[in-house]
Amino acid sequence: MKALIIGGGGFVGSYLAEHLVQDCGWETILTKLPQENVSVAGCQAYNLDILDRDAVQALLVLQRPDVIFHLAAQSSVAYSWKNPQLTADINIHGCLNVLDAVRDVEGYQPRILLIGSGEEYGALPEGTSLVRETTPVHPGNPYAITKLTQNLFGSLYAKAYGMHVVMVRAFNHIGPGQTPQFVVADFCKQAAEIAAGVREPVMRVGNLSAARDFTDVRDVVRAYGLLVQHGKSGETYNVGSGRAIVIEELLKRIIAQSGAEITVEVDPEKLRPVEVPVIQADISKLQADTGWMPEIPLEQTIGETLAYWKSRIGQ
Ligand code: A2R
Ligand code: GDD
Repeated sequence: MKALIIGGGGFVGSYLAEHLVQDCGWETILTKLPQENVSVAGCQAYNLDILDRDAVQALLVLQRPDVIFHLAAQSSVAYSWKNPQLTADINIHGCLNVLDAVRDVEGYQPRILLIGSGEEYGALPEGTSLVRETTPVHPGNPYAITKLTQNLFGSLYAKAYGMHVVMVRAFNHIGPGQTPQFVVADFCKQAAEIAAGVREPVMRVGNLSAARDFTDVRDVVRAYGLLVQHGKSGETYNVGSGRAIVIEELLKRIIAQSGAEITVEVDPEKLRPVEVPVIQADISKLQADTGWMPEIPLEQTIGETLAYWKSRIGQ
């Protein structure tokens, strides 16, 4: 099996590459942006901007991977409010470049996994606490709209052109190496700086009342490996833990594990114009079709993410 990871220079990319090389034993290549550095043993990296349609097609013609994981994106909800146009360009136009490039290569039928988001669901209907793949969608921010559009194109291309496209709705994934744009990395970095005495003992936070469904990135990439093999074409799969936690509770656990004395202050800059109150995945479809189960407990991920930031700050 030959795998291609597009957008492999981000947080998930190197975890996925390591999983495919080490656990699955697949020949694996990845693409990254020229300014990114990625080093995964046994995995060749190529520079690719998905907005360059010809370059996408040239790579596919040269490599003809059996499976393609499309990770490349502007992945921040917060930033999508600041720059919706760039978010739409990368997440919609870029994804279409990948789908059209595959379609245009003569006699080529790879399995494609498009990584979307639990954010596509948006506010839940009254009385609903878990979102299934059939739950009506009400995307509540620019990022979510772009990912829903990607999902719709994926299912359209599977139906219209007989392409093998499986769509994922990934819920929040976390772990060592994530940028502090995202909540767990952000809180762990601040806590590690406070513990090291290089920051005043005040944690600056955004909205603590929302609840989100967090999964360790290493569990998430296992799900992606299974879905690219066993997912049904044209269909969507939730990837999450199945349990939401309120951000305030998450913060308490991070502070407790950090061992530091910390007070908390809301930073108005971190509040978003609109916030979906609860996002929690029903993962029964994923489990039925792949047998996947999350294995790494939240406490372990928090501990390892704190340790990652403590060691970076120590350096
Ligand atoms: O924005 P950057 O400089 O961090 O680069 C991101 C990259 N990317 C691109 N790659 C190729 N052509 C482009 N025009 C382009 N624009 C951005 O895609 C980054 O290296 C990668 C996405 O990785 P992350 O932002 O770290 O996302 P993560 O956490 O790895 O999530 C993977 C997927 C994304 O589609 C998320 O929206 C979804 O899972 O949750
Ligand atoms: N980043 C951040 N920083 N978020 C905070 C903070 C803070 O200081 N304080 C509270 N939050 C809240 C946010 O308002 C949001 O409700 C929640 O923490 C999670 O925020 P993020 O970690 O920034 O992630 P996200 O939920 O917006 O998006 C992530 O998950 C999606 C899947 O559900 C990203 O990984 C997306 O790419 C992904 O699709």
